[in-house]
Amino acid sequence: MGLNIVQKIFKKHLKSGSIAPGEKISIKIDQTLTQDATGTMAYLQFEAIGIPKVKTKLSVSYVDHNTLQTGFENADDHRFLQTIASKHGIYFSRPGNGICHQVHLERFGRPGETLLGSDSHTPTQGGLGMIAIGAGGLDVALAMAGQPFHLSMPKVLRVNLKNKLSPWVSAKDIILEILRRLTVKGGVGKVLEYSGPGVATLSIPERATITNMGAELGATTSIFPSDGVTKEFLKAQGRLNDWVELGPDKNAQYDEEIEIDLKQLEPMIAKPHMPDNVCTVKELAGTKVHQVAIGSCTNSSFKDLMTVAKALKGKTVHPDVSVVISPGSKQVFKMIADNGALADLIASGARILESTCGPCIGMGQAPQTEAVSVRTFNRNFQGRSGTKNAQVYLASPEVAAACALTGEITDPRKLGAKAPKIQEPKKYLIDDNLIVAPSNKKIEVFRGPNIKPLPKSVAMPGTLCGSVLLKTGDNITTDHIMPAGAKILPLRSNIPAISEHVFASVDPEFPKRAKEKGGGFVLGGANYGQGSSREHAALAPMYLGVRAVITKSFARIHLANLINFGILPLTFVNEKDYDNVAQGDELELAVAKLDPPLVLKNKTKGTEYKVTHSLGDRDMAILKAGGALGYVKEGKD
Ligand code: MIC
Ligand code: SF4
Repeated sequence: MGLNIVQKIFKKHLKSGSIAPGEKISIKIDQTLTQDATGTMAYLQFEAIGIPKVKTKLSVSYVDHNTLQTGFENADDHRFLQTIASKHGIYFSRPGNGICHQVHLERFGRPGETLLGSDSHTPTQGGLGMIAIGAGGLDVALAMAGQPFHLSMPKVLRVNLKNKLSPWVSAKDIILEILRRLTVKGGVGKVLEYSGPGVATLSIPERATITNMGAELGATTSIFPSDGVTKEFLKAQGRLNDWVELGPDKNAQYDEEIEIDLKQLEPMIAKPHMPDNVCTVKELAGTKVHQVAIGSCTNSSFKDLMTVAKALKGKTVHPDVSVVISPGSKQVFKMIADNGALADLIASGARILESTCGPCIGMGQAPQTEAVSVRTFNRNFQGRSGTKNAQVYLASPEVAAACALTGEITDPRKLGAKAPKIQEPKKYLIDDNLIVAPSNKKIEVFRGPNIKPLPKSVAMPGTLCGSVLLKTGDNITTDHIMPAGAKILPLRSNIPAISEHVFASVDPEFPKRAKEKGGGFVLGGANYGQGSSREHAALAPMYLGVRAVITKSFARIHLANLINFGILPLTFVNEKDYDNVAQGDELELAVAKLDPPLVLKNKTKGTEYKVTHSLGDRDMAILKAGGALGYVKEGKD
């Protein structure tokens, strides 16, 4: 039987198990990436493992999230990251060099290889034909130490692209359409493999927009073939030697298949507050807009910014709209500066920010009260922008430019029949002067006062007792569990301090209650923990004494993070039992043996429920040890 691309790469990297869907497997990791908001913990954990130099082919540490320096914390963390990278054989991308995923695409991603990154949008590199997976910092630390990455072999969903996009319709509309069809839960346990004649019509940055936002489907990752377009892109980046051709075998099999006719697509938009709440832009035409934000790892490539610059050239943005632009990388920034497009953007009244995540993670540019903010980003969870009652919409750069000019949600086709046509550069500007290579000298690691030691986890007792500290609904994101934003992000290296903000937007009393009660249980609905890879959403609850989370279902990365930090992730055998448990109920769970199903006693109601899990033997051993660090220190992998 022929293999698809996903199976080919997994097979080549397989360390244990077989590539049958659902099998527990482990794979060799070639490359890792971290960013600063997850990186400090990842490197503290790497240090605790005690390996002197990384064992990967390539590891890169980026600074792109925590760049608003309103106190010493972020600057100190940057210094920590630079020195610890240098010491352990890791490349360091300095603040200002760009967003990790954009820079990695330009300078490091390689078709056919595996990448593990401590950021949920690591799948961006699938645009280059890599198996690129987002994970918690501890899993990335283990990969840097040469350990294989453990996961369940995903199913492969073939996305067959037919024809080509019409003018003013772009890659963002493809992924928004897929989100509309599949929803934020639709990709769980799957990899999306793109194929069909439409593939060749998409450039690498366009493919990367699609694989980037595949994260919002809950998918393990997404991937495109490595073809002639990939070759031209790598050549233009001075990396022709990194190219290998990669496609599915002729008779390749897939577990599922969908088809998208690119010609039929029109400009799409995701409404507040979920990326799958998608409709056509036309349907919302005329809605007043107060902010337009262009950038993020989804849409900040040279093509994206040139498209916006061409649309705004010689015009002025609407007087009621604040337009902010963050170029994805120094490469993009410098290229639009050199060719005059930046001057056109400035002249139109756009506010230019540095090359970082910025407003995407609430690092500044919080919109006005009840604002409508149209963003080219990938997530519009409530409150993520920094303004809880803001209405955030997600759309393409073309739609964003149209809204910036008219002050209302506008179909870009209204700007004229001729859409800006941006050619992929034959040669990108290559200057890696902000990438610091590791040192051979003896390096002293700098640790500012914001860096607190890793909290200690404790081995699991035979019985877990405690009350339900919080009951939540469906689709709780890690932004709900452990919010980000300019005020909280600087505390990422300080678990005692950041734990004071757990569930801040859901129930600000949570940390106090958890501490008073000496810990307990959290109850969740379906798709609990969707969104980011931040392990702080497990680490900080663990610090507050949460020992088990019981839900209808979990998102992949958060589930792995809970296990890594010794929190037992359980689901109800009978989903209806979720309705029978209330916040405040006293629960008891015997966990001396973890074989499912387990019996959950509700002492308040005098009832019992069956709960279960999908844990493998390794997961159970990790939980017993109180978390992955303890487990690895016992000498196991
Ligand atoms: C995000 O987009 O939510 C983030 C911020 O990039 C996170 C990582 C983090 O919380 O540090 C992610 O996507 O994993
Ligand atoms: Fe940064 Fe936003 Fe991308 Fe996360 S989604 S890596 S915050 S740009």
